[in-house]
Order: sequence, then C-alpha cells, then structure tokens
Amino acid sequence: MVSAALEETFSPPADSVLWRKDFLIGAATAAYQIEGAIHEDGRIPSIWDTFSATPGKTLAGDTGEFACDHYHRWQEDVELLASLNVGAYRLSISWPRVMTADGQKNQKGIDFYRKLLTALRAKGLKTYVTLYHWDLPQHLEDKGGWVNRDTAYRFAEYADMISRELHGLVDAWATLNEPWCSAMHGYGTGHHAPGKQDVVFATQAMHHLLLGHGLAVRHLRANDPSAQVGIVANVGRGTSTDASEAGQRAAWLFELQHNNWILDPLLKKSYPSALWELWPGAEPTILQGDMDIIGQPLDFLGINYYFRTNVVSDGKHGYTEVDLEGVERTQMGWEVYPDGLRHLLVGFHRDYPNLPPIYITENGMATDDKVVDGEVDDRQRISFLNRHLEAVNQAVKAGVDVRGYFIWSLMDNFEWAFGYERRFGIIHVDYSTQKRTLKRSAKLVTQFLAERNAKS
Ligand code: IFM
Repeated sequence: MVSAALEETFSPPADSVLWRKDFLIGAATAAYQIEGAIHEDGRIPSIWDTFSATPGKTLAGDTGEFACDHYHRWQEDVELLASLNVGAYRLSISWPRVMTADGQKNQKGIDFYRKLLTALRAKGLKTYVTLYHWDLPQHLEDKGGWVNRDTAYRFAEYADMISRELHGLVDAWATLNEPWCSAMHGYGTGHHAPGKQDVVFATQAMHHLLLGHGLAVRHLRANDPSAQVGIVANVGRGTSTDASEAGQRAAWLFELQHNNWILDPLLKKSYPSALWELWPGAEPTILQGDMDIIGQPLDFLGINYYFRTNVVSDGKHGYTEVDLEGVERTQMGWEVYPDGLRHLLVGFHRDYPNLPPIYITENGMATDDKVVDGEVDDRQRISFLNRHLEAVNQAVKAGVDVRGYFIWSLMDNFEWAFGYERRFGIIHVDYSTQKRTLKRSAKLVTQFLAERNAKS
C-alpha cells in the first residue's frame, strides 16, 4: 500500500533534483484531445475524426468534436496554466488545422497557434511543440497514410511551412509523439486511427514515420535555428516472473519491440535484427540513405512512461502478456511501477553512447475523479507523481541527463479509444459545462513550485 504521506503532500526530498530551478516542470496536452472545433476556420478532417465517428471504435462513441473546447477557451486555459507556476507547456499543432488538402497554408489555423504561443511566452512559459500527435489529415490516409512513403515527404512540407511561420515562438520542436503508437496501434492492432490490422503495415508505417521525422528535422533546424529539435518516444518496462531463459528472453523481446524498435534507428541508424524473428516477413522497404536521414543528431529525446508489463514466452518466437495479481493499477488498468522509469533511463544511458539530454515529456495517470463540494481529491495521482519524480531523481543521481518533466495531462481530455471516461488531468473538466476545477494534485504542484521559486 502507498504511504499516506505521499498521498497528502507534494514534497520531494531536500536533495532531490526537483528543487533545482533549472529542472523544468511542465504540463502537456495534445491538439485533438483538447481543442474541439473540428469544423471551424478551414480545418480539414483527420483520421481521428473518421475513426471516432465509426461505431464501435471508441468507448461510448466519444469523438473529439468538442473535447475541452480549448480552441475557444485557450485564453482561460493559458491563465490557469500560468497560475500553476509551471515553467513550460507541451502542446501539439493540428496538421489538418494549419494546412489545406492541396498543401497550402491555412492562415486562420496558423493564427490560432501564433496567438497561443505568443500568450504563453508573455506568461514566461517555455513552449514545447509537437508537430504530429496522431491527427493525420484524412486525405493522406486515403492515399495509404503512413504506409505510403509519400506521407513522409508531405510531413516534411508541413514541418517546413509551420516552422517558417512560427519560428521564434517555440523553445523546442518535437517532430512526432510516440511513433510506436501511430505505427502499432494505428496499423498493427487497429486500436487507434486509422484502424488497420497488419504488422507488415505497422513496420512500414514506422519506417515512414521515422523518415518523416528525419526530413522534418532538417527544415526545423534551418527555419528555427535557436529552437531545440527532438522527438518523443513512449517506452515500456517489460519483466517476466518466469526466471527461465525463455521467460527472460520474452521480457527482453518486449522491450526490444517497444523501445529499441524506435531508439535504435534514431540513435544507431539501424533496426534491431531480432525484430524480424518476432515478425517474420515484416521487414520494411528501406531505401539507400534513409537510415542517415533518420539517425541525425537530436538536441533532446522526449520519453513518455506509464507502466510495466509482465510477459511470458509464447513457446515460439514471441511473448504473451500476463497480468500480475495484487499490484496497484490505474483507471486504465495499467500497473503503477515507478522503478521502471528509473530502470529504463539508466539502461538507455548505458546502451546509447550518443543519448541526447532527456525530458520526460509525459507521465501521469487516469483516475475516476469526481468533484465533491468544489474539490477533487486525487490522492492516488499525487502519490503516483511523487513516486515517479523520485524515480527520475534517482536516474539523475545515477548519471542520466534528465532536464525536465511534463505531467500528462494539464486537463482531463479525450483519451483516444477510451473517450472521456478516463481522466488524466490535474485539472478536472466537466464536459457538460466546460468548467475547469483544479484537482488537489494541481494545487500541491503549484504550492511546491511557489516554494521552489522563493528559494534563493
Ligand atoms: O493520452 C495519451 C497521449 O495522447 C499519448 N501518450 C499516452 C497518453 C495516455 O494514454
């Protein structure tokens, strides 16, 4: 059981890296999850509009049509964000909002982000901007989406256009958010848009996502030389209760598939060959020069971490997930396992000599939060944040260069296939009124950051 102290306060140990004022603490969101306004000001359809409008694809048939109505309430949201004393905000730009189907810019969409970023800067907040957080324009999916190599070039054009428009307003650009989810859930399992189900599609989509990343990096560097440029990967800890060689290989394969599939091409310019034993016949088509484009130096690597998975061997070349009994879980059913974050960070530091500085670009949890007498007492989240931040502190003490941490999420929002039921925010959103209520976690983070800022 979790200690009561961790649930009631947000107070890192005195020697924690969290007290350092240059250790960035921020909050994160993504365009489709909060903006709504999907038909306004020239925005064109995205794959998530199509997918979520398809019966049976999301819980309760929820869609991002209204979400948190951030497109209209962004000023109120910037005020709230600034009131938390955080140093940075991570957001994403909606590609279908800023670019027309014939590749021209959509000025109204661009103006929205210009106003937003300008307001954030005016509040002294650093801006961490992701270009692709899963909302591919539908017309590109109609031509094959990320399975089609051409999408990588269209993405590079979008990166070029938007970084010319918004240069000087962004502290750090991330090309992609979680290419693993885009490739595997979008084209392998079909749990996410566009809902395709073939591992051969998934591996080819991954290659084109990473190629698009590399092509975009060149434009971002050229157009906005003072901004940092990176990418965000979700990583998972895999372990096995089976101590046999087969069990341990299963756990290794899990991490290879989730982590090294993305990090190896980015940091070693090659895919791990064991992937093609796991997925025979699924090796993507790679053209000459691709791996050099993908493996260009990065200024930072964003790491998103949520849970651990227990696996056993499937008796062949793969693994099977087996839920552990009696462990703490979140509303998503994910195991709360803070040491997995420390373990992975230390492992990446050991295994990738050219590992760039790291930001934890997402970490947080869903709880079934309710407003009672104007308050939201999200104790499990407070404890979760305390324990994961301590895991980051331990990783830094072990020599890993972690520069910051973003809470997922600033506010409750559209949790993809799980719709609005799963609440990840430190700010509660009542979707019927759009009223925002600071949860206890948000209040404690605010208090801690005020204390930190007051220190000499
Ligand atoms: O809500 C998502 C986010 O969009 C990407 N990372 C994981 C979060 C929680 O599932």
